[in-house]
Amino acid sequence: MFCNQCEQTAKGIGCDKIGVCGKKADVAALQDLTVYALRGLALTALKKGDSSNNLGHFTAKMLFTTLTNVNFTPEDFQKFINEIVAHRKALDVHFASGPGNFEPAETLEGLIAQGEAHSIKNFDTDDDIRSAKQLLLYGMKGLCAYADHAAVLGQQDSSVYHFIYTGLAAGYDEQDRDLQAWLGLCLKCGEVNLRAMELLDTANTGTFGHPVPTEVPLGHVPGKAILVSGHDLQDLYLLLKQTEGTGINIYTHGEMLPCHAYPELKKFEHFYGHFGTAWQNQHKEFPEFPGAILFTTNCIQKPQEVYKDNVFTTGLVGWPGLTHIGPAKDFTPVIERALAQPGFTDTADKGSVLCGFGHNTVMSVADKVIEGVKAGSIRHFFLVGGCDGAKPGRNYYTEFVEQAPEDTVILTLACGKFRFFDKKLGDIGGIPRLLDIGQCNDAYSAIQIAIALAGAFECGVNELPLSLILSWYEQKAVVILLTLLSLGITDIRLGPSLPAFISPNILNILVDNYDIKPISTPEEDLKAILG
Ligand code: FSO
Ligand code: SF4
Repeated sequence: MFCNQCEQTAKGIGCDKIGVCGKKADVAALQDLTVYALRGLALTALKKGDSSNNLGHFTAKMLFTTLTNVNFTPEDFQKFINEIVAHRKALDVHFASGPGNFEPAETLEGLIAQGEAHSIKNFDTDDDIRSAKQLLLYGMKGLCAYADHAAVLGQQDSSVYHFIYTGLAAGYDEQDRDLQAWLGLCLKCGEVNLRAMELLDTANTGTFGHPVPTEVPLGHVPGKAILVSGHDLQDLYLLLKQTEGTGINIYTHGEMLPCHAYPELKKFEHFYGHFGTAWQNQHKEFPEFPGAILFTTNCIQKPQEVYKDNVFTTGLVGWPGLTHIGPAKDFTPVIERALAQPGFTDTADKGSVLCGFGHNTVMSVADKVIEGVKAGSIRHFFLVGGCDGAKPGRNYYTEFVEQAPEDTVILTLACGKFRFFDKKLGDIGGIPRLLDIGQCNDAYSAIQIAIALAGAFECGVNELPLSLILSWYEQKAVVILLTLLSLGITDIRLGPSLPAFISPNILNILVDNYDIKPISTPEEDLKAILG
């Protein structure tokens, strides 16, 4: 196997025996084959001129399954690959060779062997082209995740799907691309992702209302309990509906925290609070949760024996042996499990955190913010956002926030915030110094806020007193970075390490054109930024 798509990749080069994430060689090969089969479907859809949302959404879902920590079940990929090929054949367009002509093996073993022949390691013999092709593929995995979430709530745009086909077909279509052209496709992927995140923002706020500042308890109350992880608001809503009146309280985990701020979700009285921190701590935290646990999307880790029977998956998530809740979204098995578990027997007050600072809320206090900057009470904004992970170097982000001077405001999003989300940083003239914008996809909100501030100050986003301090782990972070670059945003600090799939030449291009830099120490970076 070879996989280098996430930040924790082995030795900073690539996982070649087993994934640090727990992905085994068979699944790695099957995921590579899923991508290859999708290339065939994309070529066919383009040739046929198919612009149906059904096929586009199916393609996005299938690529999303190959994102880090989503699906670890070989049989699921066997099913997916056969479905992809069936969709391709239904289009009735024929290719003489290549992915458009791919015939899947009949057995799992046969598919694994086919997948090994299409390893991402063999993308290209040229280091830089291979690097650009990997950057594009990983960016598209992130893009597909957001496109899927938006589609689940009815927001789709065929131009997004058209780009997904174009990106998948690249390398197998008739175009001859040099490095410049490959990097152009990567930036285009970032640009299209802004549209996908916009669709998702419309989907989430249109369905559940605009987030409002909300205090979320970190402790618990007596009663049966279900913990919901992942990123899917619709799954949470359906579960809240199905658990009404059962006496079960619903808690969020990880990236579900911002859900507490959506009016149509927070109205449920049994939607109680937040449990635990970021995804990589689940082995430590889940044994303490006395109820059922539902994964709606990444990031799932190998369930430990002590809590394995409590874990359920839905949507595209899969782990061998776990009960999966299908598309009918009947959560009865989850509810039954929660009722059979002890639940919390005591009350624990562990304080609270404030969330719900999406673009709507922040814009509503824009006057105050602008006044604060003009009067000098707000010196600088930092967006400290992105993913969390297990590497020790990630303490940088905690220390950065702790050391940021009192006249600065921290905007945050995604699961990296769990390193500092409960810090009491006070406020500046009534504006909290720590503003939680939401999930990783709410980078859309952060971009809207930055654009609005730039408008108010009549300058470009790069001229704002705003610095981006990003942490990355998986491919959604990759595509968000591409979005920021496609908007021309410069001077981003990225950590905890730079992506293994970026070649030295491509890194030089990014440094020369965008002044992107690795994080150093909080002291040095703060000094460099604030002068
Ligand atoms: Fe984190 Fe996982 Fe949301 Fe990622 S939970 S690491 S960037 O999936 O998507 O922030
Ligand atoms: Fe390794 Fe990350 Fe790939 Fe898992 S997703 S196999 S940890 S590079």
